[in-house]
Amino acid sequence: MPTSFMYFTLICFPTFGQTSLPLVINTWSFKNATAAAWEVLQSGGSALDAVEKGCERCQEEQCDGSVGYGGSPDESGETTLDALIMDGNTMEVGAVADLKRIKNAIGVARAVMERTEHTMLVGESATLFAENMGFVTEDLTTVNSLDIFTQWLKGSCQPNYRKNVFPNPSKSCRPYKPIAKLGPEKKLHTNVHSHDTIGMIAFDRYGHIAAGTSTNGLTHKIPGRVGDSPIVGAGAYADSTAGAAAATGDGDVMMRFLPSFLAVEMMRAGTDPSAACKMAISRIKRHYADFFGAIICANATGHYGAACNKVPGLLQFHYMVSNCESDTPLLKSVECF
Ligand code: SD4
Repeated sequence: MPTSFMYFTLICFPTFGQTSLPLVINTWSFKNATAAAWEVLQSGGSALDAVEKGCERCQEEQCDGSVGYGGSPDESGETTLDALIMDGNTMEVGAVADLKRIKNAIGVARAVMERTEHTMLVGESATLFAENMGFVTEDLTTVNSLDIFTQWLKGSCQPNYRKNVFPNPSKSCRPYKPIAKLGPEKKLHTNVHSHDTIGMIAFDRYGHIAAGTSTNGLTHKIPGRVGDSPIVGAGAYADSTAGAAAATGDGDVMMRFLPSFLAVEMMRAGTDPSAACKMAISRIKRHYADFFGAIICANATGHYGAACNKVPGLLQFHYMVSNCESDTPLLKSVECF
């Protein structure tokens, strides 16, 4: 019997009311990450292991330069990482933010979950914790990240995320001082090129769900900036009795609305995944019509969907799915609204 057929019969469990499990869904067209997670599930691994391995693959491959080392240098040229992992059975969460000099952010997030009573560790202290847990410290700078940083300095530090400071941040580099009078809200200048976090949802064969994220955040962010990705309910959320969601986009705006939590609660109340995703995006749109962002959602029966806010540069959102219907990860897309 061919091995693939053996796998198929071994691991695919279509049951009444459920799509066939296991299942992996992740943001953007990060196919190798989907395949890595799927491989874990195929060999009988847990949803948690699948999410960790899938995100780890993206970190190693520096998916689109926005996951892992050597991407999104901050104002001082350093790459720092945010990651989250959530077990939808136990509701345990581990997260790291502003993690420095450690490549495997999702691994450290998992260590926070499994080896501490805490939920999130940040900055240098997270690095120290990681070192103690056996993770290797190394410089996350690459030729590419150094180049991005150098060009940015040469271009008077444009764009940046400062407002209401002196000298004028749209013309000059730091150091800045606050100005007395607050001006109007700064126009959002993030776009499809400065975004691409991996957010992943995995179901094992028993319907246990896990979710996770990994990112290096935003290029030219202010040192210390933490995005939505490591914030539970914002970057991702999972509850095996209701479903899971994971978000990507302008984290500074999105985290104010906990879109992943909102989508999961909508699905718990019976809303189908596509509509739940849309509702989470709509909630943000009401206040920030031009925000850049998307979300993937799956309910407890393994039905899934996605939604995105239509802005120039994001008319369609791509995401990946692996399930028993195909040998290879499938590229899906949704029209933004
Ligand atoms: C952040 N949400 O740090 C992340 C970036 C991202 O798609 O998702 N990019 O704001």
